[in-house]
Amino acid sequence: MMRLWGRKSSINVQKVLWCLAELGLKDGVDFERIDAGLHFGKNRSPEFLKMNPNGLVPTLEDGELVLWESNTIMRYLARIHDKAKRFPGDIPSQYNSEKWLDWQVGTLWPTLRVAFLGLTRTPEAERNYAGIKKSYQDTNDLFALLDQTLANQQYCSGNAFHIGDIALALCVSRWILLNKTFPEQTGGRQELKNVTAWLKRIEKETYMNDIAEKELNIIK
Ligand SMILES: N[C@@H](CCC(=O)N[C@@H](CS)C(=O)NCC(=O)O)C(=O)O
Repeated sequence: MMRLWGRKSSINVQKVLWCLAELGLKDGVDFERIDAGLHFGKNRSPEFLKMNPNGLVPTLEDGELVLWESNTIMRYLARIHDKAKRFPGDIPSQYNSEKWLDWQVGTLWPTLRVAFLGLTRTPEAERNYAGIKKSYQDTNDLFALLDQTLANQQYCSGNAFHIGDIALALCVSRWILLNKTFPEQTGGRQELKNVTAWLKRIEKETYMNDIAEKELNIIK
């Protein structure tokens, strides 16, 4: 049985849990999940650091193979466990999804994380409010790029749902929740009609609502 290390409130653990759900893989049957990270601890123990020297979640053990980096774990699960072909395997779909996965981790999240960590994981007295607002407004501009793509296709990689959509939708959901919870600190949220329609479609057609947070998990 695979073993997934990580608390359910982590965006990166949520990606993996959502991917497992889409593939029909069940907690307790196909994998076991162990709470780790933040107040659960465990991720700085010598045993954990042997698996993942970054001390971060998610970390996946599948027999001898140990993987970290949430997008890599999703790629692995989709390659090994997608017997029912939930995600399209043709080259354009595959690599358009890859492109958005790399954009999510290399461009989008580094921009959004300043606002996200600043407002949810940083004590009020230590918050850099100018930096938080800039991060949020820059994220508006980035999601406008996704909106342009979604004007011509239903999902990020074409007309079928793919793992790229998982990574993006969880960021969009945090972007919306941040503005809802901290309207003044984030400044305005751009109305993006194609992104909104895409998110609604995903909420209806996938396991997103079972996995994504309904409210921000705020550490005070
Ligand atoms: N790029 C990594 C980032 C992993 C990461 O930053 N994980 C966070 C949670 S989202 C973490 O482990 N934080 C420390 C903690 O929870 O204690 C990935 O995509 O998996």
